[in-house]
Amino acid sequence: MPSILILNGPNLNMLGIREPAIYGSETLADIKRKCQAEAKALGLKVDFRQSNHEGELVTWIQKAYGKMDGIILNAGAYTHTSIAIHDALKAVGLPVIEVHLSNPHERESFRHVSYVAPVAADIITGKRGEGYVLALRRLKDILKNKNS
Ligand code: DHK
Repeated sequence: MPSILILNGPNLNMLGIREPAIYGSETLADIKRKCQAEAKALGLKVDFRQSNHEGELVTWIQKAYGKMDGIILNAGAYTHTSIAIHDALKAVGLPVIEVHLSNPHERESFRHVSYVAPVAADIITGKRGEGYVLALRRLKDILKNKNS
């Protein structure tokens, strides 16, 4: 069964409390449950994690090498700043789907740059928690095409 690493960056542990008009009212635990249910339906295994620390996210991406089949990443604000995360994603070479709950392109200009986008197979924005479910379906398709 293909294994998918779902990584969440800084402040995403605050979902539910944090600016609900922008990020929605679901908590990260709600999104995790959704992902687990969808993964089960798709025949995927998921490892769902969150960290406020850039280096920890880099380490988890590195550890996915040889163990996981794809990555879903909402790097939070590190999306717009982290060359280290960009490099780690490039190093492991796994298919990556970039997810954002909001649509960063409709927000402040400092959110318009993404260091994840150049290494992402696809980008899903503005769909709140549902974006993670769509990302799982997209990864399933990518993996199916890769193995056929
Ligand atoms: C989440 C964050 O924490 C922000 O820093 C990004 C992203 C947008 C989101 O929409 O999920 O700019």
